[in-house]
Amino acid sequence: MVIASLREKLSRTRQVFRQRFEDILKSGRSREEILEELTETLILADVGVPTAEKIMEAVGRIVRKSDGFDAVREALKGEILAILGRHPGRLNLDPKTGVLMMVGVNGGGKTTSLAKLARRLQGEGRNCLLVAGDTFRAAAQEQLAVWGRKLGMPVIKGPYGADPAAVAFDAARSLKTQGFDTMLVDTAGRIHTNSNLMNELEKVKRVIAREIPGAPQEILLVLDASIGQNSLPQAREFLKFAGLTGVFLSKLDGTAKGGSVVTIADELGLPIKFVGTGEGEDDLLEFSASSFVDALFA
Ligand SMILES: Nc1nc2c(ncn2[C@@H]2O[C@H](COP(=O)(O)OP(=O)(O)O)[C@@H](O)[C@H]2O)c(=O)[nH]1
Ligand SMILES: [Mg+2]
Repeated sequence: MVIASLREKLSRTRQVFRQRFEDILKSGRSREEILEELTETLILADVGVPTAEKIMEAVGRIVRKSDGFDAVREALKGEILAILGRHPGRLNLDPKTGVLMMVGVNGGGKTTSLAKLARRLQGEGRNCLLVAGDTFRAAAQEQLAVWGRKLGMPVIKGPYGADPAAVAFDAARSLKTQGFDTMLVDTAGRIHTNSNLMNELEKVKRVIAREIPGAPQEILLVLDASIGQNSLPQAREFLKFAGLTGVFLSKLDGTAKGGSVVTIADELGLPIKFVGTGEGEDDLLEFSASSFVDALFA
């Protein structure tokens, strides 16, 4: 991940975070007050309360009364890194039959993020097939078709309202027989509490696994960073859908809620693999915990 770019994308979060951080440490307050105010600062940057308290308790254990600015900053960086670094991300796709599935609520950024990943995999020399598994909105299939034309990739679609598992089945067959090595499966994202949706996603997954043992190797939950930790309740619903391998955090550009990254990693126990930083196909960064922490404190 290019640090300069992440720095830029996190600039609004950093404004909240960094300025207060320095003011607090330079204010000559007592150690307890400093720890308390730093906890508040984390919360303002949308780190959840339990995660913020956990971090500052650990910092409090590390930092002694006499320690200065740098020691507190380093302890804080270390604790945030420990949470994020516990789940290092990276795509793990079979070289010949790579299958990736995107799940998440409507409007979160699934289709756009899928296009970004397809673009990146294409750049790595993969021959990608896009699969329009959101058959419930005519516009959703068309949106993926537009991406397919733009990126020069075929799109497998079904008729409007078709069973997404049938579309996935066709796609898995094409993957094996038509010289592709990777398929990216878009899915519908109606309300996350709808158990039909979860069943439908399970069925898509099962059908793929029957055709391609071990697939999908990656199932990414797309979460919208602009709603920050408010995305957690929906995310927990999707945890019931077995086999999630990581988070794609979309819309990190322009949000002041970058701290939610820490809470999401902490509470879901899933690696954040990528972040989306805009609406274009190249607005994608591989997530790196150390770059994130560096950008936050830059
Ligand atoms: N600014 C910004 N907008 C994004 C990003 N990812 C997606 N979007 C926009 O969010 C909206 C919903 O995205 P879409 O991919 O259709 O979501 P889906 O319903 O989950 O498939 C679209 O207008 C996208 O252009 C991102 O990283 N940054
Ligand atoms: Mg979509």
